[in-house]
Amino acid sequence: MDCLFCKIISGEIPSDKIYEDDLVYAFRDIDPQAPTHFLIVPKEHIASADELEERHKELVGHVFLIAKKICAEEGLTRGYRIVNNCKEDGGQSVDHLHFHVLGGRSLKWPPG
Ligand code: IU
Repeated sequence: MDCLFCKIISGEIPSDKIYEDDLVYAFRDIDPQAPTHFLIVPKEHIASADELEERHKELVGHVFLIAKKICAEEGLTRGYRIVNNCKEDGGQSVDHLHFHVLGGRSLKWPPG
C-alpha cells in the first residue's frame, strides 16, 4: 500500500520517533505548530476516524493514554491538545488515522 505513514511505521521513511509499541507509533511532526508537536499513529492502516469500528475501541483509548504518558515525559504540565482531523472538511491531508498532540504554548480556540 502506498501510504506515507505506513512507510514511516515500517522505517522505510525516516522519522523522529519518540514512542512505539505493538499498537501505535509516535513521531515528531515534520512541520511543528507548537513547541511540542507529535503524531500518534495506529500501526494498523485505518484511513480516518470515519473508518473506526467497534473493534478499535481499545486502540483509541490506548492512543489517549500514550498521549498522556508522552506529554508527562515532555514536561507539558500546563496542558496540551489532542486533535484528529477527519477527511476533507476536517483538514486531513494524510489518509492514515493519526492524532496530533500539541503543547508548550497557550493554544487558541476555535481553530480556523
Ligand atoms: P493532517 O491532520 O492529515 O493534516 O496532518 C498531517 C500531518 O503530518 C501534518 O502536520 C504534517 O506536517 C505531518 N507530516 C509529517 O510529520 N511528516 C511527513 O512526512 C508528512 C506530513 I508528508
